[in-house]
Amino acid sequence: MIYIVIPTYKEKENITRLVKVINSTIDATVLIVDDNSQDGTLEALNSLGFSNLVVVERKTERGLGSAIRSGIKTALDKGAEYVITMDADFSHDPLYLPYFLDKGKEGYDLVIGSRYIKGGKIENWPLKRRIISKGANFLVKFFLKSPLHDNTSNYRLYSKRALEEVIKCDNANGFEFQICAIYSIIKAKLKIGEIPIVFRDRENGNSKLTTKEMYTWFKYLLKLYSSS
Ligand SMILES: Nc1nc2c(ncn2[C@@H]2O[C@H](COP(=O)(O)OP(=O)(O)OP(=O)(O)O)[C@@H](O)[C@H]2O)c(=O)[nH]1
Ligand SMILES: [Mg+2]
Repeated sequence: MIYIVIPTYKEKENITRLVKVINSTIDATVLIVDDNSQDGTLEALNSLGFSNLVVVERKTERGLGSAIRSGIKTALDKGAEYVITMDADFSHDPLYLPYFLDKGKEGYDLVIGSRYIKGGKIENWPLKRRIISKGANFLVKFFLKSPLHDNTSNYRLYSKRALEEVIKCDNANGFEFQICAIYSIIKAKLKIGEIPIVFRDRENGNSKLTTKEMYTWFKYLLKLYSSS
């Protein structure tokens, strides 16, 4: 069984359209983890009435990482063999979903949708975001010796074995969950790979990547490095 786990915080303008496009692309269960968005995200989802849609509503917790972890745990409880994580804002085009699965079936435990390998690219991102993303990837490669080219992408496929590893990242509640997941999969010597994606900046809604999130992310990277 395939689960698509999507964390949402105030994604009303994106989420229903995204679920519809996913449903026309792939046969999977879509599992949304929403952190009490007050913009009507939940109401929009409930109006869809799709039988393959599961919505986890978190009333008190906030955080990209803890939302993904909670989605992964729910998916595992429901018997998931693969989980694909993606953002709600159309930066991650659903057209790539079948390519992730093909690669999973080839035996990969972690497949990253990569902007930084041949065939991958970023469209319409401002220079500042490009520098932050490149800088973050440089730091992950430098400190954690990751062989992956895109360590911050949230567009990923995890096998069941990989999921069992990443749910142990229980101290990574924000954007740092991405690096904890990669680090624990590399440590467990599982098979990792990348497929190229074209990443587009969000057209609707606002970014949740704040300076505070970036600071937490960097502190977490140093913590992983000093424990390695
Ligand atoms: N449940 C939940 N989802 C979140 C939280 N923070 C971010 N998200 C979701 O995580 C995904 C990535 O967040 P974005 O704000 O798009 O982060 P980003 O892609 O680095 O920023 P942009 O380039 O501006 O889009 C989106 O689907 C968000 O709705 C959170 O605290 N809780
Ligand atoms: Mg985004």
